[in-house]
This record gives sequence, C-alpha cells and structure tokens, in this order.
Amino acid sequence: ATKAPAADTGKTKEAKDITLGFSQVGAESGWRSANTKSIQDSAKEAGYTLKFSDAQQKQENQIKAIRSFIQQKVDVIAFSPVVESGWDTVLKEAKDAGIPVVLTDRAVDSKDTSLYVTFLGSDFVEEGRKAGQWLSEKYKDTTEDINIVELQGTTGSAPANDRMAGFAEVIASNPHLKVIASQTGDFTRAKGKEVMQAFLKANKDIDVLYAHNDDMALGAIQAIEAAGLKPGQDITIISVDAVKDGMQAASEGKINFIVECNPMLGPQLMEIVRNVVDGKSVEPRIVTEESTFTSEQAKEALPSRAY
Ligand code: GYE
Repeated sequence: ATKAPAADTGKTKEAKDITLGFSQVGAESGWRSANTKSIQDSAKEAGYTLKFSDAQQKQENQIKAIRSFIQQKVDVIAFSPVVESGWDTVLKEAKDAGIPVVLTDRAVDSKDTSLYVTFLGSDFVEEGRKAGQWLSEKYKDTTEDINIVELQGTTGSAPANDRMAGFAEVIASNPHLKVIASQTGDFTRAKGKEVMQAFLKANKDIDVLYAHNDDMALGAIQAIEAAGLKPGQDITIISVDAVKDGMQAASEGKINFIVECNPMLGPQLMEIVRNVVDGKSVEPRIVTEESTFTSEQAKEALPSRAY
C-alpha cells in the first residue's frame, strides 16, 4: 500500500467538501445490512457526502460503479470486493486518476498493493480456524468418523476462500473429522436452505454443518427441521457472523457455535478517509477485533447486541 496523496491545497478539506464513493457487495445477508447501515450512519455523522452503490453481488456492477466514481472525481473510493480476482484494471484506472482506494471487509488478490491504500476488515482465515478449533475440541476423543457438510459463501470471495482454508487447516489434525460435502450457498438464506436440502438427500448420516455465515445456517435449519431432524442436536451447527437472527438461533440451541465477524466498519472507514484526504499515512492492513459465542454465551449477549 502507498502513502495517500497529500491534499493539493496543503490545507485539510472540510468534512462537507469530502465525497466518498462506496460500492457495496449487495444485500445478501443480515451482516451486509448491518454493514451498510454502519457505513451510511457514520458517513452522515462525519459530515461527508456518500455516494452509495449496491452491486447486487455482481463484479461487473462494482466495476461500473468504481468507473462512475472516477468520472465524478470523488475524493476517496471505498469498496467491498465481491470476489478476490479481476480488479487490477479498474484499480489502475483509479490510481491513474489520483483517487485513493480503500478496501473494506473483503480483500483482492492483486499483486500490486500500491493499487489501494489499506484493507480494513476481518481475518477470515482466523475465523475459519476458530470454527475448526471448537469442533476439534468437541470431538477430540471420538473414535468414529464425524461427517461434516460445509455451506460455502460466494464462490471466489475472500471470506469463502479463507473460512474454508482456516477450517480445513485445523481439522486436518484429526482424521476422524471428514468434510463429506462442500458447496456454495452464496451467503443467502434461500440458497443455504436449498443446498442443505440436497445435502440431506444425498447423505444419510450428517453429524455437523459448518456454514460460512448465519444466514445460510438459518436457511439450512429450515431444511433440517423439514426433514424431521433437530438442528443443534441431531446435527451440530457452526456458523460465522453473529448477527441478531443467528444469535437468536444460537440462544435457542439450534446453532451450537458462532464465530463473530464484525460488520460495524463505518466509524473506522470514515477515520481512514479523513487521514487519506489529509495526506497522512495509513496502516496497510487494519484487522477488526472479534470473539466467539457458544449457545450459552449467545443467550447472555443477545439482549445487548446492536445488530
Ligand atoms: O460474513 C456474510 C456476508 O464479507 C464478511 O459477507 C462478509 C460476509 C459475511 O454476506 O454474511
């Protein structure tokens, strides 16, 4: 990552003169809704003009939005890249136009890190590891094979790639922990339900579901109940996010373990924008802090959750 270009007047811009172009992934999950709200609320609070664009989970829409932000000469472009690959051309266009880019939430795989100022977001590999560690601990004494099915996030997205990798890395140390099926549910409830239905049809003996987000787990719970099974008992369920509906299901014992992923990135993003506009240097990687919840802990935390 590079140092942000200094404001050309040498004086710092007033908040009301700062325009931020933000290209959001979509509205696929409870996490995403909370993230959008956080960004909109904090831009307002900071006094910036926010140009917000929803890409409906399509990379081509994000590329279009970024190009339009470049044309409009916004001060800073921020975006949450739906997938990791394929950004070099448009990021180069922003760089050539002298507009700094901040990655929020999801990473890109561009080799040239000078194409963006910083990446603000979670450590998704670590999230996958936390899911794997809890499961390894639960089954540390097992003498039988444990059949795991996995609902992946959006294909090619950083959280899907990394949550899969971190989980696989940790469970590899116990040969009884076997992922027998793994498929994308695109981070949505509807797809989570549909794919879980197919998993249940194809596999007689599923012990564990690992879902890359709460929404897919919630969809899968519907499929599990429809099949006459008890989520959280007949099938152990692990998910990621810890949004309200997920925490609710956890507190009812339907989800056994949730790894938290914090969507409230708005305040930190606005601070980064300020620093970038002021020409101050910014850390190239800013990781959000997160915890985990068992059913018991979810029950306790639920009343005070903000999202
Ligand atoms: O976990 C999922 C959302 O990129 C961290 O995207 C985010 C993920 C989040 O759809 O619910």
